[in-house]
Amino acid sequence: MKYFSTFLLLILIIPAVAQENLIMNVDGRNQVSLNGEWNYIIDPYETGFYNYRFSERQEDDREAYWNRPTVRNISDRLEHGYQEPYTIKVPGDWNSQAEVFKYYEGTVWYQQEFDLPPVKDSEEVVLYFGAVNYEAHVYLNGKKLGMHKGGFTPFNFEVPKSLLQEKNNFLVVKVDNKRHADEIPTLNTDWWNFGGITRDVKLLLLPETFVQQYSLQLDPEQDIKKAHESGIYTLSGSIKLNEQPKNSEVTIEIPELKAKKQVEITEDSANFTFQVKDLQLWSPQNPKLYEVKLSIAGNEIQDKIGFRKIETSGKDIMLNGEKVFLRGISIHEEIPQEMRRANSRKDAAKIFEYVRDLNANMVRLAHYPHNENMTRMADSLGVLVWSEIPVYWTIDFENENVLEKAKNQLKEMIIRDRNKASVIIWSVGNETPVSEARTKFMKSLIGTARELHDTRLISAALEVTKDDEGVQHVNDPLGQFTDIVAVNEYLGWYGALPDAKENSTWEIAYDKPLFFSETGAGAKAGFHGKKEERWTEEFQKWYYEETIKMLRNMPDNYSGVSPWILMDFRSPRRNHPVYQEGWNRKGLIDNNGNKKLAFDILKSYYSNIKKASEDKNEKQEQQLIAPGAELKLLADGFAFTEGPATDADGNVYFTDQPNNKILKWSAQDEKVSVFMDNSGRANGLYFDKDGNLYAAADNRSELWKISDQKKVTIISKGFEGNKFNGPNDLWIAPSGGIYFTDPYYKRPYRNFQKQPIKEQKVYYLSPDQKQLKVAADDLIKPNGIIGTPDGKTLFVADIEDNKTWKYTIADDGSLQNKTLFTNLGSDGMTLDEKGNLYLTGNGVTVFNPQGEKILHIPVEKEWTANVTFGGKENCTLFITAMDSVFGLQMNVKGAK
Ligand code: GCB
Repeated sequence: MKYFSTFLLLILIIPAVAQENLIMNVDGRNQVSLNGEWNYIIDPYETGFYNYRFSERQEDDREAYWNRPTVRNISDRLEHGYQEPYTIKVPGDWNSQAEVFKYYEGTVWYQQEFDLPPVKDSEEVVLYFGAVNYEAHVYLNGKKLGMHKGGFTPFNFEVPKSLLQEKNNFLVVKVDNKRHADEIPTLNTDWWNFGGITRDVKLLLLPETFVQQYSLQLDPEQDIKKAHESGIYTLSGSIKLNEQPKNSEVTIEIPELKAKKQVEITEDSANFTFQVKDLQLWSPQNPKLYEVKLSIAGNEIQDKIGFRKIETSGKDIMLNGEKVFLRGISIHEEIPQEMRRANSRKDAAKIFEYVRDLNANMVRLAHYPHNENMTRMADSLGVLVWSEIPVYWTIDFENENVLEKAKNQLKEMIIRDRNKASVIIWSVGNETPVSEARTKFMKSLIGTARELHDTRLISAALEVTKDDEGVQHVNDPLGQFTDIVAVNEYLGWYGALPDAKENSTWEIAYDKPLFFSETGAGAKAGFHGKKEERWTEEFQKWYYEETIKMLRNMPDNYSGVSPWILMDFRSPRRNHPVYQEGWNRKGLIDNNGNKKLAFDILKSYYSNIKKASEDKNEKQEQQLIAPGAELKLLADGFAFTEGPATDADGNVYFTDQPNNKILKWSAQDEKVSVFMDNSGRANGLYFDKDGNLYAAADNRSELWKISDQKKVTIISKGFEGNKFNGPNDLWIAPSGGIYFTDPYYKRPYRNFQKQPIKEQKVYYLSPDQKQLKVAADDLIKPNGIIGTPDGKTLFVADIEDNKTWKYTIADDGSLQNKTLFTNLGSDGMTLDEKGNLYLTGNGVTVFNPQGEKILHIPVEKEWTANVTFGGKENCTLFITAMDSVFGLQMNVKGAK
């Protein structure tokens, strides 16, 4: 019996399966926090675990620390207990909580009691730990739930219902942070081995069947440029349930995109793909997150997910098809002011405040997965992330078990954060010494990461080697297998002085993107002197200045840098009694939050790069305008110009509404003449395929068709027996169907002064002009309107709500998938051949198809009412503004 139970115990505690049952996105689930004050016992000899013969105690051994210490009578001998003042905060490392823990490495028992929250019969109860450093044995009411190794990744155990009591559940966690040669990390690191339950503890109350893990991202196989062009994006992912229910279906919904996908689950998992339209991609400039809902059998879990494509193309890192430079900074998970591990949202906010201040767009979260608040916040702030497992320095690379442990941590990291758009790089390790066994080990980790079909790049921080001639080589064989080649570089700190950097010679064996994952020098904040003097702020500043000079000479695959490190951090290896005192001093900010001189050096390097890339974008945008072109006055002296429309020859017709005229600007001689008097106070105009001019004739609230012989036909004058409010602007689809807006503006010249139709709507007149329907009635005051030449997309501006909306046009002409295009309304609008949208009001503002503002064309008039493309080549941007009309020569043609 004895052997049997030990065997059972062993089955329970195999750590290799931990990530298989890992529940992700715990924030989106029904939960009760078990954070707070816990009791503890420091147990350096592990007396609570082993008996005096040093074998593991029996489960029911009353001296085992997982059992409730009860004294039955006054003679009872009991040699342990959980009570005040021996309490400790969870989450939190123990080292920072009491002097006795500062250097402690070993076992501490944590104990907490909880009453069971209301649980339905069908519900499952799961105990979840954000992280425990390093080895955790978890017991509830005297029974072992399981064991987990790995100090920086989450794990959970299902709690059998039979074990739970309504009151006073006795929860004990044995936490052991001893270092071992065959663990990950190993004996030797350059960071403090903070022990304890360092992240949140939660009780999850889950339905019988639930989605345990899922991935949802842009399909990695898709060509992002083509997706941009077509406006159709493929999302793909996977779902894993906690069990194998019969005939089940999971619904994935992205309400904002009006996307819904039902996924049939066979056994317990499934892969899926589906397409969405009008997606705004996630990027540092636009960290757009979509609410995503996954439901099964009426139970829903919610998440916020951004969609972006990260890939390499030759020497470049590409984000959403555009080259991106990583202005990074390395970070340890510490709040140095309090000498503790960071954990909360507040901690993350503090850290990111510094990151922003530095003008960085990327963080290297070294050397282990940081808490989830960091990656969630990076997602919402638009900061790119490198996330790493602690395969650091001299791991036991020959040992298969060690490889398994590394793989577990890798999988747990990926499963937790696989849907975070911010995470663009998984790193499988840092500065591992080159050997055949090492490369095999690391290659196997890379293989594991790739098997998970993830959408990130894979890398590892490698070392630089220097030959006898002083040449710096980047040639670690592992570089063959990583997506980007990353190296830690310390020339001028470890070896030589900073002035050795500028003229250093580099030989880089790889043509892939090159990233400097570290570079840095130590300085004690407040210590000043000559730049040659170690530990002065001047030395560190000099080091950064020389580093920047060196980086400027790097080959063109240089794709970014994340210097070492944002803040001073605790390290047992740093024992100078004056300058270090247990701190690694390479921080740009010290342990009291003081910025050192080097901070501003890096900050201005980054600000220059940022500006240069913005200028480049600006230049690209400027390229929309023909070289040297300026806004040219074409004609003036009108009362109020509106409604330009272009005929097949490029002549532009526009209106002067107060004077009741339609005018014609000739593409041939650029002269303006009157086309028509008594024009029904026409406002918006548009030509059909046969050369008839359609006009929003405001005078009597009608829609007119004007033939080339100037014969007027009234096409429509009202809806369901009511007059229109005043058709304002229109667009004719390739099918011949007409969309027009009907806002209400008081006009002195009209024969009615009351708003005829309460709502201001968008109408659709069928191609045969027999059926008039409401196309949209949920805008406040629709005004400008334009569609794409393929007839598939319509843009409508709400001038009162100051928004422009984008719709998909269905085959029957109805509008679907309403999505916000941009937070700017417009009077009239037009499109160019690249799909850029031109809005008016304050001059002309141009947006790319993703809704990002790319250009503003100032027009020195109080109001800019409308635009179109015209002229012989269809590349004159024709602008109506108050009493004038202007032309601007463009590098693009109007959409046709
Ligand atoms: C490195 C390590 C980092 C150290 C740093 C240093 O290369 O990757 O963990 O803390 O150097 O300060 O020496």
